[in-house]
Parts: sequence; structure tokens; C-alpha cells
Amino acid sequence: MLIIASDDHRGHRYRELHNGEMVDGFERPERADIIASALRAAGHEFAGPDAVDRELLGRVHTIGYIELLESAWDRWVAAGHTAPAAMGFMWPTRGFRDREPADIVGLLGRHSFSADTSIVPGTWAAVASSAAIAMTAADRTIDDGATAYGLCRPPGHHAGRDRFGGYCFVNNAAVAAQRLRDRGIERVGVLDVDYHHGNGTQEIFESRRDVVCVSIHADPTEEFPWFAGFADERGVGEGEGANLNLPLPRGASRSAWFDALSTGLERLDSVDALVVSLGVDTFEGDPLGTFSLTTDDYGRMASEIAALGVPTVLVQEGGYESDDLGRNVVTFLGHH
Ligand code: Q9C
Ligand code: ZN
Repeated sequence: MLIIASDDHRGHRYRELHNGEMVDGFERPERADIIASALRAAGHEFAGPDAVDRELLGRVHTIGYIELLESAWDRWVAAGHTAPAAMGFMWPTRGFRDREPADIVGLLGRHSFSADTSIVPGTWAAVASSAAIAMTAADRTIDDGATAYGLCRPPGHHAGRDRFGGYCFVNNAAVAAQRLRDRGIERVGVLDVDYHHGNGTQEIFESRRDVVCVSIHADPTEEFPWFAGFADERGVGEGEGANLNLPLPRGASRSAWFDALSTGLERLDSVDALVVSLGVDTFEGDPLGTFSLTTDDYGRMASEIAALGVPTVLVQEGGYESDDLGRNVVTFLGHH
């Protein structure tokens, strides 16, 4: 399979606020390097991304948000901050005014939603290359008529139209889905198998019927992102019915997970092309997850998804360091 990847993610490394203490970020460069070397060892072919199309980013996010991400580090420094990472630390929660602040600290608060995601000098280069990888993987899938995999880092599925969080800045899966639409695919499906709900992807497409979103994830009653991902979120207005959330309790069994996959795939049986938000933090050894999928289960997952029989773009989401991170992705790709 063709792998789209880049080293431009390496400068995006930061510490995160995790349950009240600062720790080395779980979403770290080693993740992508582990996956890349496992894919190389398995004999997959690699290519770099094409330059990202800014107009495409502007159809998924607001242009103002993209410009904020691009300029945030310089504005942080220009404002006199000497901290090694820029982040928001006050968010416009219930009852506050929904206004655009003039200062970078306020702007980062308004355009983010969680304290686990920071901006460092290398962040924009990583984010732009991650989005370019998703776009290029969509292009190659159409051009070659064969599945391409985008080794995106940072991940994207928590990033909404104008806010970052959950380690995500630009929504790579949404970029890939929009690219498929722009290249003439009528009805696109997004299947999000990451352990966490794809709240950003849902937000971006919830009012549209041309992109059908399905997400299987830990129940937000007891897991991040806490405030989205419930079963009664079924789409808005014209998009009513085009969003399906399949929450599972923390610690859900492998058979419960695969039952949800069957339900999700039924909902996607009329799409013309598919984007898979391929998080592997459903693995039994994942440091952030509570599900118990095995390495072999990623092969089964890939076969069941491939049985839809439509052009498919794979986009890497979560999946954190464990001895099997590389093997899990290699196993999925080997069965697709
Ligand atoms: N104390 C993805 O898998 N951090 N993002 C939770 C818990 C957020 C995961 C912190 C997890 C986000 C792409
Ligand atoms: Zn996740």
C-alpha cells in the first residue's frame, strides 16, 4: 500500500497537562516514527505529500482560524511570553461572551477547548504537513484507484471548525473527505474507529448530508471529549440522520466493539468513498484507552471495512506508545 508520510512532524513536541500534572505529551514524535519504521520493515512504498491547498483548508475550517494557527507562535513571542509552549487557559464556557479577543492568550482560549494541546515553534510546520498528507492520500486513492494511508501527525479528529484540542489542530480526516467531494465523489463516508469520539469531524459535517459520519468510541459520559459523542447526536438541519454515534462503556468487550462496527458499516453501505479515522488507541495495551482489541483484531477490522468495496483513504488518528503500536497499524494495512 502507498504510505504518505513526512518528517515535518518532528518539531511538534510538548508537555501536556494530564489529570492535573505536566507530563511529556502522549502525542509525541516517536509515535509516527515507530509506525513509519514498522511500515517500512513490512515493505510498504512511501511518498511525501504535495503542498497543501489553502482553499481546501478554508472549506473545512475558517480562514481566520488557519491564520491564527500559522501565526500563533510568533504572536506569543511578540507578546513577550517566554514559556516554551503557547496555550489557552481560559475558555468561553457557559454564560461568557462569545467575542474575539485582541490578545494572543485570549485568542488561544477562544479557539481551543482542552488543556492537553499546546503550540511550540514547530507546530505549524507539523500541522500543515499532516493536513497535506491527508489531502495527498485522498488524491492518490482517487488517482490510483487503490487505498492510500496518510501517516498524519498531529492527529485531527478532535479539531473543530475553529478550535483545537485533544492533540488536534487541523482536521485531517475532514480535509480528506472534502478533497474527495471536490474531486467529484457524491457521497462520502467517514468512519472513525479511534477510541475517542471524533467531535471535530462531527462538528464540521453535522449540517451536511453529503458526508455521512460514523464514530465508535468510549461513552463521553465517562471519557474525553466529555461534551460530545452521545447517541442522540444525529445531525442538524439538512444533515439530520447523516451522523451516527456508537458509544460503548469504558472497558467494553471486543465483541461489543465489533457489533458496533457492523452497525456502523450498515449505515455506510450507500457511500461512494470512505475516509477511515484510524486511531489504534482501542488496543488492549494503549496507555490512554480502556478497550481490549488485540493486534489480530486490526486485521479483522480492516477486512470488514474493505468489504464495503469503495475507494478508501486511511488517516492516522490516535494510538499511543506500546510495544505493539507499529504492529497494529501494519496488521490493519495488511488486511485492507
Ligand atoms: N487526562 C486522540 O486520540 N487527553 N486524542 C486526555 C486525560 C485527551 C486523544 C487527558 C485525549 C485526546 C487523537
Ligand atoms: Zn483517541
